Amino acid sequence: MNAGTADGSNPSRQCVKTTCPYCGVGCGVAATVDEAGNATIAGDPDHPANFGRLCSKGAALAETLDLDGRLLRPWVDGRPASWETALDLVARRFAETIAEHGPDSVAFYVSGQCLTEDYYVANKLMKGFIGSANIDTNSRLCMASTVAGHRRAFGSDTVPGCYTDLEQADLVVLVGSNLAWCHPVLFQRLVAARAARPAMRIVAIDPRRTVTAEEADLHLAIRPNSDAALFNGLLAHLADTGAVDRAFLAAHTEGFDQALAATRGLAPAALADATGLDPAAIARFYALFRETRRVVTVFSQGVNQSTGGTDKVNAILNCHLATGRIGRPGTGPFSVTGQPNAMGGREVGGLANQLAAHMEIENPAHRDVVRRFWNAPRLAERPGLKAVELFQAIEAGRVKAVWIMCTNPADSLPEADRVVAALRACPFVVVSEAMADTDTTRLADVLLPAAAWGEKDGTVTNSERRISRQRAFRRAPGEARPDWWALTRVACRLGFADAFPYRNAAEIFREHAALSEFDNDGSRDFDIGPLVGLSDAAYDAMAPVQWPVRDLGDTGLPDRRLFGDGRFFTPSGKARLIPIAAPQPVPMPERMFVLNTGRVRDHWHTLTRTGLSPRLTAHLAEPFAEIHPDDAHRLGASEAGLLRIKNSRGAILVRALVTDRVQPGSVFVPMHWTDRFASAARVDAVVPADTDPISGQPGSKAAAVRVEAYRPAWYGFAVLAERPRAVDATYWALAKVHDGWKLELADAAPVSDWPAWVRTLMGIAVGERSVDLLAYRDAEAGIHRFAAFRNDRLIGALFVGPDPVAVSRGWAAERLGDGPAEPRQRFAVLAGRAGGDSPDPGAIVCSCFAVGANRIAAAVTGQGCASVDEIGAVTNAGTNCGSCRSEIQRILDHVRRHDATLEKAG
Ligand SMILES: Nc1nc2c(c(=O)[nH]1)N[C@H]1C(S)=C(S)[C@@H](COP(=O)(O)OP(=O)(O)OC[C@H]3O[C@@H](n4cnc5c(=O)[nH]c(N)nc54)[C@H](O)[C@@H]3O)O[C@H]1N2
Ligand SMILES: Nc1nc2c(c(=O)[nH]1)N[C@H]1C(S)=C(S)[C@@H](COP(=O)(O)OP(=O)(O)OC[C@H]3O[C@@H](n4cnc5c(=O)[nH]c(N)nc54)[C@H](O)[C@@H]3O)O[C@H]1N2
Ligand code: SF4
Ligand SMILES: [Mo]
Repeated sequence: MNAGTADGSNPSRQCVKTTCPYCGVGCGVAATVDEAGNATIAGDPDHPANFGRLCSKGAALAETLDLDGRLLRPWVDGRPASWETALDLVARRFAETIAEHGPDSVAFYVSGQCLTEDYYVANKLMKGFIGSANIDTNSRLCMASTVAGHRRAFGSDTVPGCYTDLEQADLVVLVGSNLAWCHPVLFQRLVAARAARPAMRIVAIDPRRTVTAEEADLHLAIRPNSDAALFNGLLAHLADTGAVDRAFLAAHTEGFDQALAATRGLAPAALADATGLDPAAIARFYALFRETRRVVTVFSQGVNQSTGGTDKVNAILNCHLATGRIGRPGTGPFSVTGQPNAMGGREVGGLANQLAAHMEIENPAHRDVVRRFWNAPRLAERPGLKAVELFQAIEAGRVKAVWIMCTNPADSLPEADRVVAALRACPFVVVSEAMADTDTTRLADVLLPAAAWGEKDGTVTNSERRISRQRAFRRAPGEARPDWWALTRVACRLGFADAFPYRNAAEIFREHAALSEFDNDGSRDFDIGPLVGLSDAAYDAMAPVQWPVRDLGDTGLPDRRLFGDGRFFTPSGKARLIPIAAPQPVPMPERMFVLNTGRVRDHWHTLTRTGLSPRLTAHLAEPFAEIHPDDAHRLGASEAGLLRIKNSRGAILVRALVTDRVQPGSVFVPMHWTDRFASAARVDAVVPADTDPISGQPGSKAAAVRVEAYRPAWYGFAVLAERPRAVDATYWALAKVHDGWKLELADAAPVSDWPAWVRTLMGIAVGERSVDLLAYRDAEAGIHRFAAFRNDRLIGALFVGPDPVAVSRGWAAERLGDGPAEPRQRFAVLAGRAGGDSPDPGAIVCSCFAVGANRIAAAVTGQGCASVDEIGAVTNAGTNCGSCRSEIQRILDHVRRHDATLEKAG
């Protein structure tokens, strides 16, 4: 089964089962590597998360394995260095800083994408041996409010349910979750279950009409941050209609009366006002919840990423506890985790206010357990700095050395420009990365090359508590090493060799398992004790296993839930309902917009991986802001024009996507674009660092911003064989295409010497003989077109005009792959148009088969397709991973509506 480790020397050629490195669904994948070293990726039919399915990102994994851009060796102060030199320096600077300023002057900032073994070692080193709890993780930006909410209600950070609950429920409520795009395989399981059992209902609560909301039976386009009011209202409604489970409440919970009392005083009219919802829609949702025994409430970043996120979580949990809808098949609150190992990070205690193995740092008994188990000389006694505070402490000079691992805080933390400045001023910054050039690696004193997915061994835990192996199927390139190895080597240099003797991931995993059962008499939820007994070979072969684990043979199905017995991990054993004071709606200052942020279907976070795949990039290739047509009209912003979005924190410049999917007064911008891919599209530059008072999680989804139309003097579009070194334009956005790059451009300042500008962009030396630069210009109309050929092959083309350029992107990009061009073909490039024989496919909808919106519309109008399946039959669209099926439905509906209108008009 195993293919050797990153440091092993014998990666085999057989099929290796591993786990997808993207979202928290945690799908099993099977990787096959051929003799030439090329990997093929398929879904693992035996994995209980996906049973063989993959979404568009998982299906395109092989395209992201290119070594281009990888960090292949350590660097110190901008120069290549050996591991010895780099590790010596890291250890020396950390030791000196600790000696001079104490353990709290250093910090680690890690990630929910670290494997459990990496995470365990980082946490042990900081909390047990350096003696500070200054280790926090990007999970602070992601799951912290859920962790805090779980602990308040259950006494432990427990996700009680299983994926099968979504299939067995009669009502699934999705709160602040764009499940169709962010947990696609789980969403497909849900939609398939509803197709099989049409009585099942899906409710989506989201200010935007997402693809998820369009699939739902009921969409509540809630006012941002009013979820707590909505669920408080639900609790009151359940109590008033006699729908609470009095027996369950009495036997297994406390705090119901206080929680209920806190919901009083919000009359139906006020509730409608607070939530911005139609009272009839609220009533329908409440009735569905009341009348349905099997209810699962799935929640995600629309809940967590809020300055009232913890309260939102508890408002939801209150309703499930009040009705006893927890711990039984088809019921329960279900926090779906984002990153592949968000759960594993919580299990090892990676957050600054946790300990390890789900123990609490504030609890002296827990500290005693961990101190004895680790034989720790100076266990941290109090919580460390949470992510936002941590970077503010760096800014203030209180933290003087930081080690960042597997995350890109220069882009993903709020007030990101301040984060960049803080890191620039920080005396010592270490970054462990897989990629050489990110917005964060640019700020590092020491860069440590990390073995990436497919090259390293370890475990991850998915949203349903299932631990799966990630296995290496190819050798780590260059000098890249697993993160746990770098941490271990530094620990040894700091004098802790005895406590960090690890030679492989299995040894670390066994220790982690041993801690979970150490002095654990059933008082702690996280227990995988029996796995201590795994040999190296058994660890290599380990099948996915859901915790708690009771014995070694405990893998696979059936599903395991917690709390079905009504026992919780509070001192009294009873769950707590929490009184929630729902915040009053705060009116937006005049002419300000609410900035909502989040994800798109085919990209992952800061684009370091999905940005390498032309197929994934084709879906949405540019940073954009969804804006309502009324607002766009009022601002004088045209379709495909540009928007400047700004506030006192910073500013971004993105494409306008005019759509009534967002409500008037709000804009939605994805979090993905960085300075590597766009001139100014790091959305966290305009997100204020306001946090939830309990969890410390930033409110990433409701910044107050100003929005203006940006009016350039010219717009441009280019295709380039080589990535440009620098782009001299106020707006640019770069995206990978098959044989090069495509580039969107705009600027308010006119260009006086276009040929010179083009040469700089395309890296053509003045007088370079092998290059022919063809030009077409209509200076009066502001139109400039260039096509450059080196040895008769197209190396770049640029199209400039006073309006957004209408050239077919796909067609132009394909010309880069063409062989030597005849004169006639060269002029066709300049004309920038597909001939009649190759129609423009339109924006790519199906990334698996590169089927565009125009092609899908043509299948409806021209070929009479009347369903998503019929469209699939003639175009292939939607027939592989299925991630785009909802979008195909949307186009189908749109074309039909349009046709109907035309018929009426005719
Ligand atoms: N394609 C893709 N999938 C991913 C990721 C990715 O980068 N790309 N990242 C993974 C990670 S780490 C995470 S954490 C998850 C996140 O998964 P999700 O939470 O589903 O994704 P988001 O797009 O961040 O936000 C979800 C929705 O919250 C809505 N929202 C905003 N404000 C509110 C509010 O006040 N109330 C309610 N009810 N809703 C609100 C937004 O409109 C948005 O549609 O996705 C994971 N999966
Ligand atoms: N405005 C706004 N901001 C947000 C969010 C939002 O919705 N809105 N979402 C937040 C959430 S939920 C999350 S999870 C974060 C995500 O934000 P980040 O964690 O900053 O984003 P990633 O791009 O996933 O960064 C992971 C980095 O690790 C590198 N890497 C990959 N594999 C390895 C490895 O094995 N070892 C090492 N050392 N490095 C590796 C990748 O190249 C990449 O640079 O963003 C948060 N920020
Ligand atoms: S749903 Fe997609 S991104 Fe998430 S784990 Fe599965 S294949 Fe990977
Ligand atoms: Mo996340």
